[in-house]
Amino acid sequence: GDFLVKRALLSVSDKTGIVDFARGLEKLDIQIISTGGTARLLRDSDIEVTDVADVTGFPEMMGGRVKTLHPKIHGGILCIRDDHDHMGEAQKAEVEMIDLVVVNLYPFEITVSKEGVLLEEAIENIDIGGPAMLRSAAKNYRSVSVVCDPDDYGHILKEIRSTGVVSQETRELLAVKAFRHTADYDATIDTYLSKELLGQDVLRMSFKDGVTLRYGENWHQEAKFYKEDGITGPSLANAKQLHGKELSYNNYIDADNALQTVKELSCSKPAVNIVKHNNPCGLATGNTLLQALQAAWDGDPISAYGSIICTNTVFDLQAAEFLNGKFVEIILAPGFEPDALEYLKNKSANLRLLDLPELNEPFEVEDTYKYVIGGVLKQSRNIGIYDKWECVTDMAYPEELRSVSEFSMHACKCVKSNAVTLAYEYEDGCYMMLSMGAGQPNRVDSIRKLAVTKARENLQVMYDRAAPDMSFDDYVSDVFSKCVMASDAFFPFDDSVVYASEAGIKYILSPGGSIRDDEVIATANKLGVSLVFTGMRHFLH
Ligand code: 93A
Repeated sequence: GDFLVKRALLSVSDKTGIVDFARGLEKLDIQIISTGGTARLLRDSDIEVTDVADVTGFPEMMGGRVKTLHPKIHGGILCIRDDHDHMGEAQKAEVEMIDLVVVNLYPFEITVSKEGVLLEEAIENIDIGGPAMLRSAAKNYRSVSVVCDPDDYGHILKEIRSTGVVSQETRELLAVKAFRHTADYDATIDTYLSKELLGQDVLRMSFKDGVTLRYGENWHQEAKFYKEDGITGPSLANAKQLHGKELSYNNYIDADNALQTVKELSCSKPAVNIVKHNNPCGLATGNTLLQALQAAWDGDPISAYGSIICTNTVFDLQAAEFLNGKFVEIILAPGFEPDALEYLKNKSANLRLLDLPELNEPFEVEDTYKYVIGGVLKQSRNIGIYDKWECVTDMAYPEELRSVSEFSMHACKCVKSNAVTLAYEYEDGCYMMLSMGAGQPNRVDSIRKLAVTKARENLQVMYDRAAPDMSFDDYVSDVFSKCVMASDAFFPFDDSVVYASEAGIKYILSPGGSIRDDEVIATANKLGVSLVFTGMRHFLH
């Protein structure tokens, strides 16, 4: 049942909003008990307060270490109201009920994040009585309301004012919140003390709201998605699904790749990424969304079937109409024009449309994690494109190619290793990934068997459509001569440069750093290729 709130205990370190809250409680004739600093503040604001010491008959002791740890407090919180024995014992011991517990804890996390904090100071900021009260009240949520977050003061007051009680539903929410709060608090203490006392590094993460997915990577695998606690900014966790069936496990992985690739391209023009199997198979920028989408599609029209598309631009009707007759799994965009949304909804009941938060907000996340059997690997995110820009060949590297080169290396960075990308400026200031070679255990295959071969196939489609006034071979050599080939890691031998040159490629980016760099450079010089070393490797496994 719901119990009337007659007596509240307020003991807070963060005094935000506490005076107004207490005043509200007082107006509702709720008696207020409080600890030293909180009681003083409330009294200074002309609110009537009973000291905890007067309730317990014990003074606060040992510099505040023992204030509320007393049966008159914990009995009043933990007593089961409709249990005769409990109530009898309470009466005999003169324990009065406490119906509302408002506590926030000594600021341990803030204390230990200060530079040069002493162990003694950290330890004094380990709250004992506060978590005990939060846990007592949360355990007895059937009778007691527990508030650990000043953000909840307003709606709790409102609820008591309008109904005289705090509802069961609210008490349940508050109880879970309190236990999560004390669990996080103890985790922070563990992390700090493990390091200080034992020299050990502890990793704890908090995810919540797990949703069950239809299946995992394959039909016989079970899967869930958990949202990271408190995550804001560009993230699938913050995307709003406007249409279509729920995302699958693979959808999450591919959509995350699509989102990261487009976001980190941080292009002021419309940009489109098309992802299949966790690899961008099309990436382009354009003067319009439609143009970028067409160019991205041209990067691999075969693989784009069943793909995931992400853009940095509000999805418009022209782009939507381009997808007529093309099968796409998901579109992610920072908004959809109403007519485009209508069109896409009619296109398919299954097509998922995801409304992304603003992509110009930075990623909140600094680190990435990967589970291996029996352990977790943590690393900082791969940020940046290159460390240096060093032309190492006799043939100078044209400065006009800098932007498209950055684009090509960005694409390459988002492709699974061994990754090679070919990109060119297909129109003034607009770039497209012409093709890529991904996931091969050797670099030469990524170039020769994949990137170059696929580029020719893609160009055939573009040639047939544009029907230019030249032979296909001339068309291909023209495009190849403008292409920038990016490699995600150094060339261990000079063969990569030989194959690229055979295909007609003249401009190559590589991190450099192989013991055979000299051979690679000599071969590039011999073949009239210009080569830039960037100093930054982009393996992606
Ligand atoms: O030192 S404690 O662990 N011992 C206690 O018995 C106790 N009771 C409440 N800290 C205790 N508290 C904490 O005091 C509360 O969690 C709150 O953070 C703080 C409020 O103290 P004051 O009202 O004196 O500012």
